[in-house]
Amino acid sequence: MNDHLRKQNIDSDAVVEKIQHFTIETPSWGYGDSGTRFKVFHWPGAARTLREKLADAAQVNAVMGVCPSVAIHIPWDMEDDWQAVKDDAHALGLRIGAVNPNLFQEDSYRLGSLCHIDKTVRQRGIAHVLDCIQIAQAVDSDIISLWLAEGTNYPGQDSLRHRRSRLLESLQTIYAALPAGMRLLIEYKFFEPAFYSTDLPDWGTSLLMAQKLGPQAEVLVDTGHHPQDTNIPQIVAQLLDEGRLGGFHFNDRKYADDDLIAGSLNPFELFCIFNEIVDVSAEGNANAGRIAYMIDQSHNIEPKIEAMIQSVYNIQIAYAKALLVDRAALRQAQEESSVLGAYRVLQAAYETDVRPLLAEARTRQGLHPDPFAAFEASGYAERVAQERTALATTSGYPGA
Ligand code: RM4
Ligand code: MN
Ligand code: MN
Repeated sequence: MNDHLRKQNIDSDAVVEKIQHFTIETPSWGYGDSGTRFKVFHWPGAARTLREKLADAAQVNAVMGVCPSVAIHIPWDMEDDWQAVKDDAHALGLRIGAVNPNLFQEDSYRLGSLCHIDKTVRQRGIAHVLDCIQIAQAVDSDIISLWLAEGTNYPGQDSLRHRRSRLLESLQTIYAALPAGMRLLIEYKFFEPAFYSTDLPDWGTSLLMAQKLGPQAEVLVDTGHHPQDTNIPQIVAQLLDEGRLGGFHFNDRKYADDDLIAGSLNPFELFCIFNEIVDVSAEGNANAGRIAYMIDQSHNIEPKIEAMIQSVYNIQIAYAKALLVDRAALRQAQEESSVLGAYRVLQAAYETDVRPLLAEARTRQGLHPDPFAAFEASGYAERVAQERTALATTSGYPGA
């Protein structure tokens, strides 16, 4: 392995070190039961409370070594004593990461929250985000991650322009409440739950909002939130060039917002995303250093913790392969207008088996080289399956 890399002028120690420092945040909601609108299947031992979710996240970190923070969703993870949450997380070797406001599960939000025609509803949504900013301060988090589940279902239902100006006004109020150092990441998604128009449908709309708001607002790219075959690496390149790539929600998709394991269906796309980041980092782009790498997945039929380990593992593979791209050779091929020569530089990195490098990174951190074997050997999954009784499962679809 090392000889092979040396031939390509790649310093494997430097790659291993970069892998060790590349951290990925896992989502609290990925450890609990979830499902489709048809049925939520209970997974034995699935976490029921924030404390249990943190305990599960600590297991992922114990075998991967690179997942020290956990994103929370409010009110799903609402607690009274945030100091205690912070202390408990620290005791597990964790910290609380991005705080995600939930603007989609109140009756008053039927026609939207921040874009709603009724000012009192907009104020309610804004107040919730302001509460989340306070929670973020209490747990020492510096990210508010905002996704809006609103839009219209039919042409003419509401004025698209008026919705947009209401959105900007609401976001301006939120932005004004951000303390120094806290970032507002604006997530977009092209559809669902609204089906005709969505108020933040794409990266361009999020970027425009971020630019109007100010430097603490950036765009969040959820890899599952684009129409089929959108070129996500190109979006990433443009946002990095504009200095507004706030972070990622990693997951994979086949048809819609499927929230499947990151890198399970489109590993080459994930590699190309990281290739853009590594490329721009090599040029000294400041934005690249502050990207928040987060997973946003909730698994319906998979074992929760193992699925999260698999996701982190797949993301690390994509990143490690991007680190192996021979940048000088790539630049030279591009300068020589060698269409296939340049492609083959990427291909050479992509086809390299980086698993030994990842195993080496884990071993140097004092971890088991095989995280799946380590998790199985811990007996944790069986233990929590015994200890945790099921909450009543729900089904989102009447009659399913
Ligand atoms: C949305 C979006 C948000 C996540 C919710 C649960 O589709 O991805 O980031 O908070 O799902
Ligand atoms: Mn998301
Ligand atoms: Mn989503």
